[in-house]
Amino acid sequence: MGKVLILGGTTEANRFAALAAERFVPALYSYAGRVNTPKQQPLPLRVGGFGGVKGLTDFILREEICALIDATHPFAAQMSRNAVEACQLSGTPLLAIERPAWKEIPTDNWTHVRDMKQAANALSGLKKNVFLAIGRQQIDYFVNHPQHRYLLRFVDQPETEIPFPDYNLIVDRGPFDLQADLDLLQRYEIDIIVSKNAGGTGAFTKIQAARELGLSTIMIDRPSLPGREAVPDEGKALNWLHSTCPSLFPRNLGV
Ligand code: 3Y8
Ligand code: NAP
Repeated sequence: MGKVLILGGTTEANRFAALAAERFVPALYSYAGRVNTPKQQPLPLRVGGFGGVKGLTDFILREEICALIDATHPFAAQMSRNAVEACQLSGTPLLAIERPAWKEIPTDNWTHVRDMKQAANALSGLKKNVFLAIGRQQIDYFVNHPQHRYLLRFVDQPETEIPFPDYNLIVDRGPFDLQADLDLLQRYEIDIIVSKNAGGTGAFTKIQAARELGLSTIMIDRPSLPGREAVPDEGKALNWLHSTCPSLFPRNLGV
């Protein structure tokens, strides 16, 4: 009968996992292993890379995966590219849960940039208090702009030295709260936010807080991804799975 493989790590992946578990759908939830204590799920977990396209293809065949749900973050581009290729090679149905990008409103002051390099270049001016809200992995792009005071927010305590002379570090994981983000921006007298256009709700509160406080935002647009079938939410993904692999759903429960 096989099972569905969920590439996770986002709010939507967690919501889909809950829907699948409630219906006793045989499923496996996959994390990359980026953080020390990933959130537990109501499904069996696997943690760590697959070993590129070949590793994922072999995994799909060995584990009798009958469908793959790519519910990774829109900036997890390499994982998504590998999923498209591995599903083509193994003939496995693939669906992405792609939450819509955040949209600018007339009173926003967003500078749209294509990637992290452009985001750093947008900070070439005089000293500012910058909320560098991009996590841990890509902060080195900003080392050539040491004039700023950076506010960083990581999921885990860093294991390496922070490459900035003037910074504050918060260790916290989302989903975040609007009032807490408003307090944070005011406490650190933030002038500007650097953010990925993650979409969804878990990281949006900093954008809402910047909106309320009239702060500027450097908004990093999403990387381009290969064409694949996609839906905006976990409910539509469950309907897709039911029509694609009905045998995964115990007869008496339906969708
Ligand atoms: C390991 C698994 C939920 C899902 C939680 C979402 C929301 C909260 C907001 C800010 C932005 C950031 C970061 C962020 C958010 C959700 C979601 C989301 C942004 C966990 C998780 C894993 C990760 C990996 C981690 C990255 C980092 C990025 C922090 C779990 C908590 C900045 C993305 O230290 C590291 O190596 C961290 C790496 C990839 C980006 C980076 O480059 O540092 N997420 N985040 C996943 C794995 O191993 O497969 O424990 O829940 C999940 C979540 N983080 O509802 O509970 O759905 O987007 N995650 C960004 O948007 O820029 C924080 O601070 O405002
Ligand atoms: P990435 O750069 O797209 O992927 C790099 C490699 O990490 C992949 O080729 C794969 O290794 C492994 N990998 C990524 N996601 C995986 C998963 N869910 N299960 C198993 N292996 C995975 O990935 P990333 O941007 O670092 O994101 C890693 C994880 O964090 C994902 O689960 C993503 O949803 C979550 N996340 C990322 C962000 C972000 O800002 N990037 C934000 C929130 C959550 P192999 O090639 O060896 O298979």
